[in-house]
Amino acid sequence: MKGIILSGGSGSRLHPITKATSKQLIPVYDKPMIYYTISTFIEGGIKDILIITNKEYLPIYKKILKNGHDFGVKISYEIQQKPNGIAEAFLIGKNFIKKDEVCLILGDNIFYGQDIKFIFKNSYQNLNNNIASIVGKEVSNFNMYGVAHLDKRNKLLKIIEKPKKKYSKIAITGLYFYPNDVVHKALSLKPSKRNELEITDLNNIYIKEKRMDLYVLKKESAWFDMGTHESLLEASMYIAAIEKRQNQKIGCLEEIALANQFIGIKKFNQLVKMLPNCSYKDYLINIIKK
Ligand code: TTP
Repeated sequence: MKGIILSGGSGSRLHPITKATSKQLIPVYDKPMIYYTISTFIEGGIKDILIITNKEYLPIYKKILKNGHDFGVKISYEIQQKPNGIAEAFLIGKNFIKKDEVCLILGDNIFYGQDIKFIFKNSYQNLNNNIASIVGKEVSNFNMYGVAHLDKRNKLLKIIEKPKKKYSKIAITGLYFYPNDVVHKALSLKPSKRNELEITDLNNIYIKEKRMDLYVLKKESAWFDMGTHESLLEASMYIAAIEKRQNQKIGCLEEIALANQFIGIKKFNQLVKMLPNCSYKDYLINIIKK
C-alpha cells in the first residue's frame, strides 16, 4: 500500500502563522506537524510515502525529511499548483500510486490511540475485498465537518458536508483507504460549487457502490484536525499533557521507526548522535539506555 500525505492548502484560517510557513510544518507542541502523520504511516506499516505540497514550501520539506531513509521509509514529493481540492491528490499522485492501493492522510490531522494499528489492519482486510475504508470520530460540533448519515442499524448511507440537521455526530476524519480504482474515480469528479474536487463526492461514490467501510474511533482515542488556532492549541496541550504523564513522546519518528523495525539500533544511534543537545535528544538517549 502506498501512502499520500496531503500538505498543501492555503491555511487561510491560520493566518498570519501560515504567512510564515506551511501549515503542516507548524510545531504541535515539540515537533513539526508533519512528524505526526508520518509516524501514523509508520505505525500502519506504510513505507512508500508521497508528500504533496505547494511549490514554495517543497524545499523546506525536502530539507527536513530528505528521502525518508533516516526513518526507514521512502519519501517522494509532488507539487499541487493550487488548492484544487483534496481529491486532486489521486490525480497528482497517479504515477506514484501506479497499480497499488492507497492510504491518504490529511497533513493537518493527528491520530492517537490504541486503535490506530487496528484501523490499518482492518483497512488492509477490506482492501482484500476491494472495499474502501474511512475513519469517523464522534464530535459535538458536527456541523463543521463531513458527517456520516447513518440508518437505524448504523449503516452508512451517505456523507453530508457541514450539515445543518443532525444526521449523526460522527465526523469523517482525514484518514482514507482506497482500492486502486480511486484514481479512475477521481478522474471522473467534477469541481464543486467552491471549485474543488471534493473527497466527500469520491467517498459517496464508494458508499453508493456498497464498497465503503466506516470505522468509528474509540472514545479514548484522539483525533485533531488543526484548521484553527484553537484546535492547534488544543492539540499541542493534549500532546504535552500525554507526553508528560506517560513519559513517552507522540509522533517521535526515530522512536517509532525503531519500535516498528523500520530502522535498526545502529541507524537509531547514528541519528541520535547527529542531534544537537536538547530534551528531544535526551529522550532518545534514554530509550537506548532502556
Ligand atoms: P483544509 O483545512 O480544508 O484547507 P486549508 O488547509 O487550505 O485551510 P483553510 O480552510 O484554513 O484555508 O484542508 C485540509 C487538509 O488538506 C490540509 O492539510 C491542507 C490539505 N489540502 C491540500 O493540500 N490541498 C487542497 O487542495 C485542499 C483543499 C486541502
